[in-house]
Amino acid sequence: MTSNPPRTFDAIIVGAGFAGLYQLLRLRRAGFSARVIEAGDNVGGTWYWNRYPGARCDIESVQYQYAFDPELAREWRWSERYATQPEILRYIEYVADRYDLRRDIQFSTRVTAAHYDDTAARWTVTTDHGDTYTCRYLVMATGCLSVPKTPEVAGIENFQGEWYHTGAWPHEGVDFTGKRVAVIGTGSSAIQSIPIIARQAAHLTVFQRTPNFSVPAQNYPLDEDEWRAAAERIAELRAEARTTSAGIVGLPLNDISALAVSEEERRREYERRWAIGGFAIGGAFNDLAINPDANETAAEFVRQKIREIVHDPETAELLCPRDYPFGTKRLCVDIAYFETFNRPNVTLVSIRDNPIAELTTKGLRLADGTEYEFDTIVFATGFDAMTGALLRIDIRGRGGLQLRQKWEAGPRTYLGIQIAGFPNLFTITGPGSPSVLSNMIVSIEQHVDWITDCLEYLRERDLATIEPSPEAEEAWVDHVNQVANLTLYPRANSWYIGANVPGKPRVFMPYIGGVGTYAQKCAEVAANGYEGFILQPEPALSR
Ligand code: N01
Repeated sequence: MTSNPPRTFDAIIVGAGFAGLYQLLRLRRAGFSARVIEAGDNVGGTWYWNRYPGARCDIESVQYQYAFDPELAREWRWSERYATQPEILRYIEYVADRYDLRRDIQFSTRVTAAHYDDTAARWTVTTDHGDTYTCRYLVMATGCLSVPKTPEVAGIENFQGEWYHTGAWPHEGVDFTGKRVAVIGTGSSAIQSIPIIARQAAHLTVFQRTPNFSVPAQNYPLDEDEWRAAAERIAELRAEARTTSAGIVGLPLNDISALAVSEEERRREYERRWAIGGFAIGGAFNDLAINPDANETAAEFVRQKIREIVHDPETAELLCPRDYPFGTKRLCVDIAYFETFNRPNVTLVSIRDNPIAELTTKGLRLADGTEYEFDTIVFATGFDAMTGALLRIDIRGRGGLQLRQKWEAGPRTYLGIQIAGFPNLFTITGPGSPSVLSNMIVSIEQHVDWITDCLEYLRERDLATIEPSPEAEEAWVDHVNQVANLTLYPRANSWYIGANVPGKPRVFMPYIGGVGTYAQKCAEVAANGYEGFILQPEPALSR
């Protein structure tokens, strides 16, 4: 590897997904020099990597798009209620070209280290090509679900067939025709891909450790009138989304307890929302996330639906989630997932009490010795979520403090945007912000706008650095935990809490207080001169 002289920018942005692209545009327009460093060979982030069959968004397409430019919304015609991955990727590529963003993106380059120099008040960023960059501001647009988690099974190197991870899918696609296929995992990625793989494969065996709650998308082609109505009102819709709890409009909360109505009325409301599809069911009653008894009514409604859809009673029972409250693991949104288990070429195997012991040359073996043979194995085993992408980079702040060390017991941030001891480092949709509990585009735009305004504020006042005070960070971490503990969410072994990665600290990572409350707090902090942050002038030595 050759080492080239450092290149200097006002800002380095890591990642060219939705967050990185919008951050680049905002900084460029504000007159800052910026460079994006991206591991992939094109834009798209999560939508670049997750090309597995059936991948699509579970937020409606007209809401899962940028809103910063009403013209853009008028130009891009979404074709379905829920957009597919290829369509979203085409949209991101269109945005990159439309705003001429590619000229400031360094593709096929991975950031390996970022070290802060106290004396110069600058970051030095190193890449896997051996290049170094220096910058004043470092913006991590690295995504929350961007580090695929290879499963902890022995013998993966022995398997002589093909294997894939849904989160790093081959660009040329995979043909399952006539193949004996295994899917390991039953989270959102599996639930989307299983119905499609089942239609192609000779036989599909699904290995399920934990069943998931899933609701139908009720997807449909978006007609001209519906699309245009949303496109014309994009600014208004986004303004409204920013005041909601999940950053999504049109999911009205029925502000009454599930236990305050008759069983018949409750069923009617769940049925109504099931027919609407997607996350509508989550707002059926106001206490589903906090009251176990209320929650159980929603859980049982979904279980009943599973029993109605799946013909074989034993398979239906295996698919029924029981040991965590409804909605406390990311609710899955599907297109004919449960129906797929009625196909004669699909088998469900529960590995809950009989885990996969190892991969063999021809397939896999369970703990009880049962062997299976496959041509192809699909790992839909998820991600090292929220912190994975940040911690695999050797990030060092003031005095050489390692982020890995600082976050040993779990992530600590102020507002999910900054970390004490790491000046001028920003995390878009970082842990401690609503992030993965929200419409990511709404949260991304809110963070990028906040960060850009903040950098303009610093520049106008000749200030060189911003970082949270340890006290403000401590108070925010406490608040994030307190709010999470008011809900049923911490009861589930979810990736929200790091439970899917062995050894990862068990900390509820996103902020559950809602997008509206959170955005208001961020705005107040800024309006009060960046309350809770330490703002400092240029260090004397570097002047
Ligand atoms: O990953 P997951 P995902 N042996 O972690 C199982 C977003 N997303 O890629 O629950 C056997 O949810 C694991 O079992 P368990 C969305 O936010 C969005 O599906 O740990 N099984 C689980 O069943 C989503 O939540 C969309 O017991 C193992 C599965 O693998 C997030 O990405 C689409 C195992 C992993 O499920 C992650 O979803 C797709 C092992 N060793 C994804 N290790 C949209 O619709 C893990 N599992 C926008």
